[in-house]
Amino acid sequence: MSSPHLRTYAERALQHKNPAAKLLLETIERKKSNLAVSVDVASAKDFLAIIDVVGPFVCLIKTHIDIIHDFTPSLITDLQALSVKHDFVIFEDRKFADIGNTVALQYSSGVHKIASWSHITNAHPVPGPSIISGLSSVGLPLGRGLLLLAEMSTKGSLASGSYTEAAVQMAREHRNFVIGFIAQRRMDGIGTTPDESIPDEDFLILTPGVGLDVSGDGMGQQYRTPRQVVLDSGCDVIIVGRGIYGKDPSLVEAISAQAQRYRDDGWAAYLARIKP
Ligand code: 5IU
Repeated sequence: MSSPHLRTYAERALQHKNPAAKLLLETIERKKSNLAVSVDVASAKDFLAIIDVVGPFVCLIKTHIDIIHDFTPSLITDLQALSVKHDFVIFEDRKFADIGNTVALQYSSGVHKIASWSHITNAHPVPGPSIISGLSSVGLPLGRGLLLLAEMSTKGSLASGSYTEAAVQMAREHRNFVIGFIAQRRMDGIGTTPDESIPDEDFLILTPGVGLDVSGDGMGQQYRTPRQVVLDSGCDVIIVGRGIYGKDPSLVEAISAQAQRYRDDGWAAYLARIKP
């Protein structure tokens, strides 16, 4: 079979067993959008307003729920209602990094109870495989999926070379729960031999550090275009934050136009990629 990135999202959805991976691929195909918006704002009102505007154009909303200064549990009810209204997947970008027992508690409990509402979350591979066991003890029974941070978009990132290879190997050993990576390029064929028990290794690659107008943010972030990310590097989902909502969440029309622009660019790059 051909490499995953040369096949359609719909074809790949059929092969994934993890419910969160399947849901994401099916949503991308249904909405013809590989755009995820990262909603990094501090007020609950702005958070919901941006999501309601970009909702029609995205496959996924990425959250940092601990940024919200006026968080209450009803925010989650509102977020879930928008996810149904606009048909998008939810990804809490929690970046877990502790021992198994602690991450299981952080994932299930506390103020935010992430596992109860976020289809997908992510973890640093730095503690080793026990971080996956801890998170999967909570997330797997709920049908959740995990992404490992194999690479980062920031200047001078230490997640490279043998660290990235070890992350891929860890993922291969937990295919029921680890659905892919946060990375800057495809991870298939990286590190040791792919798992022969999986007919066609297919990791989802979600990629932050995407922007059309600027190359960085002065704080280490580095941006590439949707075309570079999806067509040249074979990634599956573009994650865009400030490139879409800028500095003023009240500019509804501008946000909507930017979301459409990134959605169109991301989809055009995908169509060019799968073209025979
Ligand atoms: N993010 C990155 N780079 C990474 C990882 C996560 O930018 O390597 I891992 C997050 C940080 C922020 C979003 O929530 O993705 C990007 O936002 P901007 O598009 O506004 O830079």
